[in-house]
This record gives sequence, structure tokens and C-alpha cells, in this order.
Amino acid sequence: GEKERPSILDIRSGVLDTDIVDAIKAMLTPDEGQIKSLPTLLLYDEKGLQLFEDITYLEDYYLTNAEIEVLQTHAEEIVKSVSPGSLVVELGSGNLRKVKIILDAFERAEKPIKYYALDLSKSELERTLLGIPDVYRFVECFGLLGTYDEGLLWLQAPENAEKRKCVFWLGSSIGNFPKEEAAVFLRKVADCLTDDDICMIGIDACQDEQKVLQAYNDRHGKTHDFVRNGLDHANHLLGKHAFDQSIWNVVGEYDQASGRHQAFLYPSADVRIENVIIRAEERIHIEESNKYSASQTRDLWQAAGLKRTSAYGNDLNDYHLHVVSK
Ligand code: AVJ
Repeated sequence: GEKERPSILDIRSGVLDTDIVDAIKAMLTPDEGQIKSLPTLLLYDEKGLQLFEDITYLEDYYLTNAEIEVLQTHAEEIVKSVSPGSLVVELGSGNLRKVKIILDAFERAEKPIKYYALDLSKSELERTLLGIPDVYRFVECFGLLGTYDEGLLWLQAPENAEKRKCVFWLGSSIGNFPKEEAAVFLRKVADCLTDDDICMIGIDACQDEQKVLQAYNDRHGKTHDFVRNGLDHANHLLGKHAFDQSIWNVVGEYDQASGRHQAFLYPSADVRIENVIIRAEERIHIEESNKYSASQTRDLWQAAGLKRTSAYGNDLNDYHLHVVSK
């Protein structure tokens, strides 16, 4: 029969569109010596989430397949480390394709859990949650509409704080934070956990420059479309046609030493946006995707005040799911 409408909790506390507009203006007028940038969040409107989903099916975008391999190979062990009755919260759930491997494993293990998918688009949450089997007997699924920070606040609410928790953060999304900020954010995640709770984090460890460049500058141009969509989103928020797509271009750059890919937008002619002059060819930063070597990963746990209990890798050993706790 008809599927039940997925239940989605709106936990937004008011990150207003005007806040993002202020951020756009501030980031286009940086302090001396810093380059102009745009908020990475601009990439994740509804259209952006869909474009990103397309990217995850590209051969060039190796991260998703690597993570799926890890989850499939180790699903049984992964769910063993989660206590029955846990709240399983996924930060940035996207299309649920990957976490479904884990949910199926909970079901096979007959381990009851409540799964909460946290993401930014209500309609995408509805759509993706409808794709979860309704025959689960042990796994209950819910949506959480909000940002990462709002998700962490929700975890700290008294009724959730007392429950066993497992936080999933997949897709190497941690890579989108500058390395120092990643540790700061993880500290905030750790603050939501008790000693018995765990966090599972997918991290790309690829050190192959060509492979990384190909993933973020794919031959189909999908990733560049995804980045350019940030401008449509900005136009929508600014309420005008500030960025004219026909003169904007994307360039990706990888720095092997730091393990960081960065995506920039640049105009092919001088433009004025919100009273800011942007010169032809001037690069505007919009996204970074950090890769972590083994030692950088150890530094991360150290800086975040976390301990790694185990890690599961793919065959190539360049992508890992880390299990960490306090
Ligand atoms: C959001 C971390 C999953 O940085 O690899 C994909 C976003 N950007 N292609 C990444 C992204 C360009 C992606 N994650």
C-alpha cells in the first residue's frame, strides 16, 4: 500500500537566509592579504544536493565507491560496536545509499536502533527516506532538518543526552573543513558524547595527485556544474542576478604537500558584485577537500581529544572508516 510519510523533525533554530547573505558579503570583502571567498554551504541547496548525488555515481569520483567497499566489507563488525537501543545520527545524510548498507546490517543482526538522517533540505530528506525499506523490524528511521551545529544541539537535549549514541559522519565530509577547524568541530561532536558513545568517520587518505584532481575535475564536467550552482544559489539569496554564469569559470587545484584540493570560481571579465570589484581571472575560493595521511589523521584525533578504537579500510588502503570515542 501507500508508504507512510517519513517523520522529519525540524530542528532549525533560525540560520536565516539573511545570515548567509551577510556571510557572502563579508567573504567577498576579506581582510588584507586574504583572498575572496564564498560560503561552501552555497553548494548545498536542493539542486546542489542532487548534483552531488550525480557526482557520487561518477567513476572519477572514487570516494563513494571506496566508502561503499569499506561499509560492505565490514558492515557486520561495524554494527557490533553499536549498542542496541542507540540513537544513530548521520551528519549530512545525502542520498542514504551508503548508510543503507549499515542499516541493513543492523536489521540482519536484529539490533534495534533509531536512525536519524540530518540534512539541509526537507524535500530531499522526504525523498530519500521514502527509499528506505518499510519492512525493517529493528531499524526506525527519522529525518532531522538542520545544520551540523543544530544537530549537535539536538544531541545535547536532555532526552537525547541520556541515550546511547553513535554519530556517523561519512563521505569524507570532514575534508570540507580546514584541518584545524575539523579538529575544533570534532571537539564539539565529542562534547555530545559520553564515554560509552562512539563516532564513525569516513576519511579519504588518497595521496595520488592525479586521482584527486580527476575526482574534483571530472571528465563529464559534473563537479564544475556543482560548483557553479553555488552562484545560482547566491543569486537566489541575493534576490538578483548578481553572478552572470556566462562569465564565471571553475578551476580546481591540488596541493600535494598539505593534501588539499581547492575549488575556485573566477570571472573572465571584471565584474562588480554587491559593490565589490572582482577582476578578470581573480579566484574566489568556495570549497576545499582535505585528504588525510596517517600522521595527519593521528594529529586530528589528538587535537580533537578523541581516541581511535578501530579503523576499516578499502583494498587500496586509501579510504578508511575510523571508529573513535572519548
Ligand atoms: C561533501 C565531502 C562529500 O569534498 O569530496 C564532491 C563534496 N565536492 N565533489 C567532497 C564534493 C566536489 C564532497 N563531500
